[in-house]
Amino acid sequence: MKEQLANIKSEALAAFGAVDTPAALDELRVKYLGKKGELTAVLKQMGKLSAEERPAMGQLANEVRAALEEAIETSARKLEAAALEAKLKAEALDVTVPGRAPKQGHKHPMYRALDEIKDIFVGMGFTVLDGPEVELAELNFDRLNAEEGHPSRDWSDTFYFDEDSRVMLRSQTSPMQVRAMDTMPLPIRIIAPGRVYRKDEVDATHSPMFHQVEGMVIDKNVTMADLKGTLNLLAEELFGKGTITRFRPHHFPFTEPSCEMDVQCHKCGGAGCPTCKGEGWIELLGAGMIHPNVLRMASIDPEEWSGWAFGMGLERTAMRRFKIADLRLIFENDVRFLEQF
Ligand code: 2NL
Repeated sequence: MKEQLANIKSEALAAFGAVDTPAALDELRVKYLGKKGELTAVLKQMGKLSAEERPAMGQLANEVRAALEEAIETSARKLEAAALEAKLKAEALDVTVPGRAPKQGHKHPMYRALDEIKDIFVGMGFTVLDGPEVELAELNFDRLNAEEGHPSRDWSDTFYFDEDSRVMLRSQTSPMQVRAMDTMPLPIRIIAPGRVYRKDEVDATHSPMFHQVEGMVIDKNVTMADLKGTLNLLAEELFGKGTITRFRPHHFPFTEPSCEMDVQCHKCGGAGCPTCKGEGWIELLGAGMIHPNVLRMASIDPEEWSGWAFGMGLERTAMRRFKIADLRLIFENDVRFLEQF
C-alpha cells in the first residue's frame, strides 16, 4: 500500500505538472481525488489494515492527498496566469497608431447671426425671451391691435389648429412680448427671437417657417430718438462702423408712428447694383412707437409710459451678413454649404 501511494503521488504530480488546460486539470483531479479516483480507492482499503499499521499509513495517505491538492492548486494558478497572458497578448493595442480625428462641426450661419444680434442687445441691457410656437390668436393678433378682418388673420395666411381660429402657429414672436408686458415689472428691455410660421410657398426668398427677432423697450420718456439711436447701433455692429441707415414711414397695426429701416448697400455705397437690386438701399427691419392701444390692453398707462419696438427677419439678415443668395440653402443643411461659414 505504501508503494501504491508513492506511485500515485509521483504519477499524479507529473501529470498535474504537464497539464495545459483547466478542463484537463479537472479531469485529472477526478481521476485521482474523485469518488471513484485512484487515491480514494486506496483509502477505502485502509479498513483492511491492522490497528498498528493504520495510523502511519493514514498519515502517509493524508500527506499524499495534501501534496496532490497543492499541486492542483499550483497548476490551476499557472493555467490562469497563462490564460491572462494570452488574453493580454491577443488584445494588445498599439497606442502609437495615429487616431482618426473626429469631424469638427460649427455653428450654423443662422445661429451665428442670431448670437451676434443677441450679444449686441444683451450688451445694452436687454433680456432674451423664449416662448411657445403654438399660440393663441388672442396674443398673436388681438392684443397687437390687429383688427378683425386684418389680412394676416386670414386662413390663407395663417396655420390655425381649430375651426374658430383660436389656436395657431405664431406668425410673429410678438406674443412673447405681450406676455412680457403682462408679467414683467416696468421698465422693460427685451428681445424675442424664434421660429414663426406663415402659409408661404417655398422659393428663393420665402419659407412657411422662418425666424424673427422682435424687441421692445418700455420706459418713461422713451421717444423715436431712442428707437433710431439703438437701431443705428445695431446696424453698425452688424455691418460695420459708419454704416449708413435711413428710416422710411410705414404702417403696422401695433405701432404708431411706424417705419422701416434700410441700410445703405455696402457693395455700391448707394449707387445701385445687383446686390441691392439697383436701389442703393437694403431693407433691414420694421419698427415704431408702441401703439397706445397695445399698451392699454396690457394695463400700461400710455400717459405715463411709452415704448418702441422692432421686428426683423433673421434669415434675411443672415443672407445679407454672409452673402447667401438663396433662402433654401439655409434650411437644406448641405454640409458643403455649411462648411463655407
Ligand atoms: C417687421 C415688423 C415689427 C413690432 C414688430 C411689436 C410687438 C409688440 C408691440 C409693438 Cl408686443 N410692436 N413688434 C413692431 C414693429 C415692427 O415687425 O417687418 N418684421 C419682420
